[in-house]
Amino acid sequence: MKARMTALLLFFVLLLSPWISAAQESEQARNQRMEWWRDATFGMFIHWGLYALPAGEWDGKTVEKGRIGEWIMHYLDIPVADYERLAEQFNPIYFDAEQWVAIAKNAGMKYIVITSKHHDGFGLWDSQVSDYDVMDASPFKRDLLMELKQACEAAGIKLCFYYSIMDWHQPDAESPKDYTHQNNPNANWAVYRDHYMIPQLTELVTRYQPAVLWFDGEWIPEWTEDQGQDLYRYLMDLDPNLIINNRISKARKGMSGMNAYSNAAGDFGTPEQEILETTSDFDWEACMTMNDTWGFRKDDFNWKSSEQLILNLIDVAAKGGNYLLNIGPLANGKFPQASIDRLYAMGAWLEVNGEAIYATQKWKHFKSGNTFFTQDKTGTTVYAILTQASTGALQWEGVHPIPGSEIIHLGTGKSLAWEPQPEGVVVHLPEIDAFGIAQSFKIRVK
Ligand code: FHN
Repeated sequence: MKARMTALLLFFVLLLSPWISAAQESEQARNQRMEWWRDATFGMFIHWGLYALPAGEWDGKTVEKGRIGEWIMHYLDIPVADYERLAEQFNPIYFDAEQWVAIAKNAGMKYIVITSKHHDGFGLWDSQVSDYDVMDASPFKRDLLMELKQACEAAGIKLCFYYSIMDWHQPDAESPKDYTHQNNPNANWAVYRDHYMIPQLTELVTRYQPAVLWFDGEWIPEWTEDQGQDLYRYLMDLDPNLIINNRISKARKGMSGMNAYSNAAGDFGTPEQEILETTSDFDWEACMTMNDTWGFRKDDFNWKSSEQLILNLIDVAAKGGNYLLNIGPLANGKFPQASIDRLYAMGAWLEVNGEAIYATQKWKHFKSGNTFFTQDKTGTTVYAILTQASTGALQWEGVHPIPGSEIIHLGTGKSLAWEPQPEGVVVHLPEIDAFGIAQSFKIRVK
């Protein structure tokens, strides 16, 4: 109760105080705030919660093929009172924060975004505002987010929290038009927002200092752009270094995730399960599953190949975005082996080619033929990432190396022979024993 009152008071005090808004922040300040995130390029999304226990099946019924496991409560019409009892079985004895973080780090991921609370309302931290969390409602009684925070700090990985605005568990958040068929005619959104959601967010920001707050579930009619703007200002006052996605606002254009109007609250667009067709002037991050579900489903084996995932990362980086790749851990705390295998392959590729990906930005062309391009932040180095095995000479249009400079193959460190042409450089490719997925080349340009 005390925590709620304090957060509420803080909310109103901060709203009345001179605030920082996206509009008021200078471009330089914004660039500074966004710098680590833009440089990071590759992050791990983690969808984990009670839904990992049924893993797509409840009482002999299975969530339809292709549908997402974390929505089981809605898809199979599970009453809140039955679903919430899953908490009594949530005991992830194999959870090891250091191991999770090490897997992310070895994959070349620079940040982790984990579901602090998904639509089902269950919290993965020790919330003072709620008993529906891992500490109070489960036998596990360990603060998962605190353990992850400590492991991330030790490994130099940024920890970020997903938070669902929509909440299927809180009666005040559930209108008659809800997703759980609870039919709460007396639902009072403002009560949920001011006495539950905002205190929880205050707790998350002040106690765990997440680097990003990643909102979701914003499409419900109760949530408005004005509330998003107020919440953005409030959170930025709590921590001026925070980065917040565009789902704090109402501007998301369906799953394409980019804003449908300007001046919406939030710092970056969130295309879901897709990569933008081309570059964008607004920061963006493509979030994607490795199979068809976010939360673990025991019957989903539709895995994307490691090759596809690496090509996706290259495509996203060349278009100036970030790639947030999802893991749906099992209820026992383990990552699916298929996910681990794919992350291992991505890490191996990045170990050699990471220079062409991290801390780069979009170049004037993101692609020509089978070659993607990025450039470093000073614009003096262009990276060409060739995605199809080729031999002999190749022309890269628009690329004009500094006379006498070297074109280096990152895989071997070898210098390539090249000739300038009016349209762009002709390079003589090295003999590459095993082409693999993609080969990167570093070019000093005029
Ligand atoms: O409904 C959710 C879904 O479960 C998942 O969390 C994804 C991740 O971006 N977002 C929502 C749909 O946009």
